[in-house]
Amino acid sequence: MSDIKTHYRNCNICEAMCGIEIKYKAESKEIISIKGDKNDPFSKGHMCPKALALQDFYEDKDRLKSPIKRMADGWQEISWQQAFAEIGEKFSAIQNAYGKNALGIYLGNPNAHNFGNSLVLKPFSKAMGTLNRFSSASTDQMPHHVAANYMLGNGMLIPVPDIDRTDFMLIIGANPVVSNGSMMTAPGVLNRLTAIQKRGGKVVVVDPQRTKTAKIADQHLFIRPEKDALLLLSLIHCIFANNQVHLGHLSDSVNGLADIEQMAKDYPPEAVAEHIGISVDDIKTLAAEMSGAESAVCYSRMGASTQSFGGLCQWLTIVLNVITGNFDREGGAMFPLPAFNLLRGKTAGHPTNFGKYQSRVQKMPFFNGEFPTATLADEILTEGDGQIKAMITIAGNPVLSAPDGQKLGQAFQSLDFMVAVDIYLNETTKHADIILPATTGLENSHYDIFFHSFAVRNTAKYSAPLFEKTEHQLADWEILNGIAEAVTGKPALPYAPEMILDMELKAGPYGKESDSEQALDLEKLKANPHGIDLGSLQPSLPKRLLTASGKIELAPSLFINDLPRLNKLILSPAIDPHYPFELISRRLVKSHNTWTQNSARLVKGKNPVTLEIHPTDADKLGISQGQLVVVSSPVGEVTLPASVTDDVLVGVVSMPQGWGHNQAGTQMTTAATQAGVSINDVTAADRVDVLTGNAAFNGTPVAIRAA
Ligand SMILES: Nc1nc2c(c(=O)[nH]1)N[C@H]1C(S)=C(S)[C@@H](COP(=O)(O)OP(=O)(O)OC[C@H]3O[C@@H](n4cnc5c(=O)[nH]c(N)nc54)[C@H](O)[C@@H]3O)O[C@H]1N2
Ligand SMILES: Nc1nc2c(c(=O)[nH]1)N[C@H]1C(S)=C(S)[C@@H](COP(=O)(O)OP(=O)(O)OC[C@H]3O[C@@H](n4cnc5c(=O)[nH]c(N)nc54)[C@H](O)[C@@H]3O)O[C@H]1N2
Ligand code: SF4
Ligand SMILES: [Mo]
Repeated sequence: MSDIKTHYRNCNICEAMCGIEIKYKAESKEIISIKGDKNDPFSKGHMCPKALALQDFYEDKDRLKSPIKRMADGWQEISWQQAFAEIGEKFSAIQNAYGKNALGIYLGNPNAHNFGNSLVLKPFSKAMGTLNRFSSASTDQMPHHVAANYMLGNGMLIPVPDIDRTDFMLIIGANPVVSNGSMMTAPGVLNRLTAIQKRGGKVVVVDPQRTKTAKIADQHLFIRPEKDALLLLSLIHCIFANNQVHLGHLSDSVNGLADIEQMAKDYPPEAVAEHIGISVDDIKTLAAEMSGAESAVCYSRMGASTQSFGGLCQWLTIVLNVITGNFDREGGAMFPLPAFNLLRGKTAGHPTNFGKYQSRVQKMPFFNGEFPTATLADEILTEGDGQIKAMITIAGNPVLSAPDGQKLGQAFQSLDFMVAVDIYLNETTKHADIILPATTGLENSHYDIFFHSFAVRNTAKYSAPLFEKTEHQLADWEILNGIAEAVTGKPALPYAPEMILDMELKAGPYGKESDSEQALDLEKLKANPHGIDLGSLQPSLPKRLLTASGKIELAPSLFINDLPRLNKLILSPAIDPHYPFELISRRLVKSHNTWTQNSARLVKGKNPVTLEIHPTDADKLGISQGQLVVVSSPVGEVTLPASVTDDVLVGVVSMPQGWGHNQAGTQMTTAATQAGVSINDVTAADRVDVLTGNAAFNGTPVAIRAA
């Protein structure tokens, strides 16, 4: 008799929300196999190699299971009770002595993939009473939120490409074949891209690297780093010049069209081609194809966001989609309507909080409840009123993920007190006084609150925990409740996440309390473990716009006023002869940011952290395949093997992000054996998109020499 059982859930590592099927033995808590769930209505059996590692994280001997405290002679296990009491005491004492803002909070990427934390973090941050909040959003997608806020009325009203119905997809600065899509939840994205081609459509990629996505595209245009805003302006110029502007059903719902026309006059292809590295003809053809296609969508992501002009890029991407008649229509840029609708009850016309506060040291804007991470080290290290004296990091590893990570490590080391809520003793958490480990992955229940909001199809799915946590373990949200209670006397989230989910599902657009025949509630999701399909994306504007005017604001002055900064770049590009190369990042199929490298099956094989450099540059510097090279910047240097390839532009070099695990004092034994170095040992914290405060990783000026 076999006791092998089957469990269905969503993988929550990345944004793709793949459904997986897990065979396991209940009694011994042993996992037999992990496969794609063919009956998931959204992912239809797709998954990537990382999902297999969910087993590794579950079984990982290095994973922390109880709170640990730093003592004179090393780390020691302590009880939850003691941990909360000491944290409560320290945080309160520091905030009483130096003010509420003396506590800093950093939230990392896995929070967005964590059901409980998606709900508890807002009230938790509020309970802590500090404005000094930071997150990986500002080393990633903040420009998207700023553009949506100003143009559509809410930072979370973000358009996604209707990839399954489009005839023409222009991908700028994204590599979804490897990343599996971002701000575009589309499990099995490779199939979705090739389906465009099979139905006679076209995919064009604009990227300084010939990525895996570029390789399957119909056309790849190499672009010089950080020049995307110029390309977008020029495409917009061509569409006006050719009289091809049409707004479709939004013709009465757009403000600022004349301002855009006026502004775009300055950017004919002839004026920008040389700077961006794309020919006049190619720009003109691209504009003609985009406006001539039955339906088309421009999708721009990381490459057009983590750069000095991220704000401009995300603004202009929306403009391009609007003026080609591809906004809020099938095959264009559309708005998901999730069952748990984050925008439920939001009313139009709320004044923006953008820049309501400025960071103390670098005067960077506060937005979406946070300051830019690029300025965190300064806020800790610069003495004076309002200095951060204590920190809590929650599911984040900014020592490896933030610009000038080494300096941030030193800053953490200088704090009076630091707490990390994390599953590993790693490059960031090693600076903490107390580490609080949460349950993770298969031990947690899951509902993707955020990524259903960015999905290319409306679906809903709840995952129960596969294995009940042990008596001694706590979920992330319970830990944060424990801290809030110790500091304020009250939990931050007084209800269980499941209760809130059930209530939101019922009150949502497909809920029991609506006239939708879906009649969704938690019970129904539990009865449908493969997930429920809620249909393709539907046009929903102008009804869902949240701007005060009720229209799309095409030309907010915030963006228009940022153009002179861009123009300066054309007139006088600042190239430091000491750092003549432009460094960009790349993602790897088998690693996820900084934290999956302790899975032996994901990291086996040779060191993937190489410097990609063009043969012309390698020749000039006398660098051969595999030779060790030094990459240096004013901030620091790293040494790694060269990979000579014409997959990168001349003058551009590329390194994987998310590595650098051989630091002393960490306890990720598999990861520590990896030779990969951290790209953020050379990126600079003063390189930001000054408009949005987002880190500008792309195009970091570096020098290269043989080691
Ligand atoms: N140069 C360069 N830098 C980059 C990027 C780049 O492309 N180039 N990419 C940027 C992007 S897009 C992002 S999102 C950021 C990511 O930046 P971060 O969010 O700071 O980095 P992560 O690697 O996601 O850190 C995850 C942390 O959460 C912990 N963790 C994992 N699961 C759980 C859990 O269930 N509970 C808890 N409590 N902890 C958990 C891990 O151990 C790890 O410490 O990096 C950014 N940095
Ligand atoms: N396997 C894997 N998947 C992941 C992750 C991972 O670490 N590993 N991380 C997840 C996270 S947190 C995120 S945010 C998403 C990101 O997903 P994507 O947005 O697809 O990001 P990347 O894969 O980094 O691709 C960004 C591309 O921009 C290009 N680029 C760099 N500079 C410029 C520029 O100036 N202009 C243009 N046009 N392009 C430029 C780079 O060459 C790169 O190909 O991926 C997620 N998925
Ligand atoms: S693509 Fe993302 S969600 Fe899908 S299996 Fe891979 S890591 Fe998990
Ligand atoms: Mo990210």
